[in-house]
Amino acid sequence: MEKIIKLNQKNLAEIAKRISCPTYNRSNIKTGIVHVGIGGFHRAHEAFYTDALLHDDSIKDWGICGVALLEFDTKIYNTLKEQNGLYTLIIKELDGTLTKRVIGSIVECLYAPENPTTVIEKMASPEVKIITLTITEGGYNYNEATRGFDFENPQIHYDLEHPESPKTIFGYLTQALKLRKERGLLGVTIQSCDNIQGNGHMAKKMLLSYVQKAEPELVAWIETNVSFPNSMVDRITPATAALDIEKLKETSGVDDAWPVVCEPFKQWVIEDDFSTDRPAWETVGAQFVEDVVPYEKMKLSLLNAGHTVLGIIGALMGYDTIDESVHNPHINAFLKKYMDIEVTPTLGQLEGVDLESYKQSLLQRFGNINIKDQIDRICSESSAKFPIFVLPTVTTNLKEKGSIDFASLVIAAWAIYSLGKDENGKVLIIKDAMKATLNEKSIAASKYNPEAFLEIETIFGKLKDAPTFVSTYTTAYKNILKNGIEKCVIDLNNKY
Ligand code: CS2
Repeated sequence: MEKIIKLNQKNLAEIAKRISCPTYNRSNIKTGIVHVGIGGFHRAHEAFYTDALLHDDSIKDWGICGVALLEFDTKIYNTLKEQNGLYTLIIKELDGTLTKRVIGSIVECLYAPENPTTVIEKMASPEVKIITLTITEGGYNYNEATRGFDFENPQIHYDLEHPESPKTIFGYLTQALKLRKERGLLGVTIQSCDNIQGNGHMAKKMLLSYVQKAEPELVAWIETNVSFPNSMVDRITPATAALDIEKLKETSGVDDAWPVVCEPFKQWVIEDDFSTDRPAWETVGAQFVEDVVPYEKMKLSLLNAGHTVLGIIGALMGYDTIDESVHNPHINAFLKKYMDIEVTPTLGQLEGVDLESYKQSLLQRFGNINIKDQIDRICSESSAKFPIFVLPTVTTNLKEKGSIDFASLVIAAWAIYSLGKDENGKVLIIKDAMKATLNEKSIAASKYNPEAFLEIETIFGKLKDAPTFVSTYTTAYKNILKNGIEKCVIDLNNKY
């Protein structure tokens, strides 16, 4: 057994003898991008593309400064700091082989709770051209009920009162943009990489709502100097397991405290709308297009919603991973029918996309037995995911008089899932910012009336006033309790 080497800049030359490492000189790379949210997805996606780009020796301006915004991010910040921003990306190929590569594009790391001023100054620095975000679907502070910015959020109150030491992304961006304006600097591009329909539009709308209240005179400057391109991002990135860390040590002798594991597939479609310069990510596989909205819609309502379908139904049946769920033939058939009957008619024309093979490839990706994507991860923050991934399909089908049977069963399953136990009585680990409300309403649904769950307006908006939906959902709810979820899945499959 070779000696185990700790991953950091000093040991990189030695590690390069074992696995593929950056061959560019990292100390020559300047920070052109500030990225907020250095979780697994960013490190499997944007940082991966950017690392590939930096292998072109003429490119030196596009290093990433990774920002940990929340106290929750302390561990990843400390790990990356210790490892000089380096980490191993482990791609789990379909045949079970592992492709490992050390990624070097995160050249700086900052921890916002400790030093907000440094983060604000970094975002305002002239060499920074782009601020990218993976702050999760819930991070945009959008309220489905009012269809606007949630000013009730105590963290937002805090930021309004403490503009120089904020806690939320809105407080940070406002301060940084204010400095850029005062200093006569160029604007920046703010690029959301979260799974939200029109993620750039959402980032812009939410930021401007906040700025309107916090710094009204900054609004016009932002409108002229800051662009918010929409983008579609895709790469399945499960949570890293202790076994992944051990295996990396065993097979390559590299001690990396937090490698990232992901699938081989990757896609990044970006609207070509940048305020100033941008990296030539298209040279390493990204696509720049004029209008990304149809791609986003396709991905969110097929892939992400597909995950939610497999996750919620699978969780109730006692499965732990997405591949287990999709390999159940009834769930598999259910998902296919959901995609074909309920989602496909809502997608409209998708030029240049072979939808049939896209759907086929999704089933293969979900079924990758090496990925072992955790159902816990997929079901986490469902309160932010359903309104983006599933409910728009229901709303469109209600309008167009299409089927809502499949989606309604999944929503009813979620109401039962929110009671906190699977059908075998095992406790479910529910991670959700709205956990308490979900639990309270799910209890009311089970005790009195299934409709109680739909009263959560910040999730369901006005859907509780749509009689067709309410009755389909209520029937599904009762059927699940009476016959079990698998029987309901089978019955619905037989109906279509
Ligand atoms: C998942 C996504 O969080 C979820 O529910 O659907 O993280 C998904 O794996 C990525 O969007 C894949 O691109």
